[in-house]
Amino acid sequence: SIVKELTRLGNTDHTGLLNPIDRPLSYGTAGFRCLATDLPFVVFRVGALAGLRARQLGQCIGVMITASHNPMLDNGVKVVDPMGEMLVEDWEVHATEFVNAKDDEVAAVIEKLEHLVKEGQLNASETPQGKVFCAFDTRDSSQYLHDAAKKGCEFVGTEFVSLGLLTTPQLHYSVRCENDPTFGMAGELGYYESLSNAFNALNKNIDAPNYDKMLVLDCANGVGASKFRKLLGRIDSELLEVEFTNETGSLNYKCGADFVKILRSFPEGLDAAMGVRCASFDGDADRLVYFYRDTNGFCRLLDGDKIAALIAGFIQSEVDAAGLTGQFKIGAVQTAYANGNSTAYIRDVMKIPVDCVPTGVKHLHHAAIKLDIGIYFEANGHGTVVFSQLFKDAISQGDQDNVHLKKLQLFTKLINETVGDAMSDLLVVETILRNNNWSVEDWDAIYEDAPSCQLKVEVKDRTVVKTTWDETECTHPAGLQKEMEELIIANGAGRAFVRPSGTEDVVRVYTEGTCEENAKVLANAVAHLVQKYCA
Ligand code: G16
Repeated sequence: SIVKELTRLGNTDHTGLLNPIDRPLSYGTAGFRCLATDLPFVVFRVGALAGLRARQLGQCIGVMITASHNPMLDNGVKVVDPMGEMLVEDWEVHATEFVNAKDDEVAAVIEKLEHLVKEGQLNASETPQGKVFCAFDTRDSSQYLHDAAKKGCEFVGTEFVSLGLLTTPQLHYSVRCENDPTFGMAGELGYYESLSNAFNALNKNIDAPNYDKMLVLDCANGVGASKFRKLLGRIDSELLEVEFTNETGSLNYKCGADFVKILRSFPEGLDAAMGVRCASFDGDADRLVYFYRDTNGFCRLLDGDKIAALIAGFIQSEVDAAGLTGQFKIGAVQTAYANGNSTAYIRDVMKIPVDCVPTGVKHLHHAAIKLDIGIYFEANGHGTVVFSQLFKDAISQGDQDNVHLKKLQLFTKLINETVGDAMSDLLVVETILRNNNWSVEDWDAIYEDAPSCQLKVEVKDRTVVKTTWDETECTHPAGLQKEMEELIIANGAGRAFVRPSGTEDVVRVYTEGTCEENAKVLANAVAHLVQKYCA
């Protein structure tokens, strides 16, 4: 029986692949995440699910083992669909059902999924094979969980290919290339080649006296450190020089994009001089934020919102200069965490429409692909740009002497369209700053952030907090939203919202106010409310 087989497989490496957990797990914002020690059976089942999905579509599917910005002792697993995008929602539901099945229910779930596989094969022109690409980041538990994924995938008879240590976006990119070779070459080398060629071409022969090629990079002690060194090795040193920090210490500990974004302070181990441009990756290098020390010695943050505004401005001016004004739908996609002033700047000053969707790259990506040029970024630094085939055809078939068309073509190669990618986004930001002849202060000055505050609140059960679709209002527990609105009025101004995290066992609080202190006071008051309602 399947239970016997799972026991046998688990016993061979002492992982115990049976379900030892008594609480429900759900496929959250970015897959399953929890303490790594609880994960072997989850990853085994996700490996099996990915194998079945690959056979259903007859394509390559990705499995990434990472808990991104979360602490070292956590880990997680998520599935990447064929075009490098997040897993479709109905398979997220299957994943949750599969992972929560009791051991003696596993056979029935596999049988149900096998049925979907057969239906897929009936619709396919030839018998689809399918395979699974798996990669992991630098956590101690990664290799061990990778082995569980392999067992799960092979358990359902699908080919498993290990890509080893990669950043999360490199796995997304490789899956896309494997299924769509016109996109690029699967694997690390193809990725470095494509990005570095585009960067070198976009930046050469540009005289930019206000741009300083020196950058200080905080790698969150994660996989981005070694991978970005490889990428940088292919970049012309006349164009960009990087001083690396936090390469090998404790993962995400007092450093990295999440730390810098939430605390708005310098990561440990990085002591920047005034005006020096600095950037932070997160643990698996899918998020990027910038910062610098201002003339008062304070840390000034340039987060995902400011990166989005920078990119939107560049693309819009290149599209205009290329003679394509008004021919394509361009738009930005944000979440409720977007700073109010960034939304106002993009929408009212740049005249680019802005859509607001729930947290999670999958929501932003889906909204962005409805546009010809969809710029999507979460404030936490996770984002990218996607282009329609119509737009790509127009820029590749247009007049090849038009330098702006050429720039736009190279830009589509520089950005990793499959998902938010810290390494690719960093090269994009550096390219735009050089092309604009801007210092970090020039970029920072495009708009002033509204004062804001973000907190995490630990509660007994975060799932009791429920929100409207766009997460701007809380629907449960009843009464919380009303009291929150009273607090906002009593506070004199601003806005506030709460939502349960999909990656950590916390409720998140976000506020904006008249000044930093005012936003903080409001956030603390809302946090108390959350504790009261979730007690
Ligand atoms: C993941 C998701 C992001 C999301 C973040 C926080 O990022 O990919 O889209 O913003 O989690 O989500 P939540 O607020 O639900 O915990 P990462 O970098 O951790 O993979």
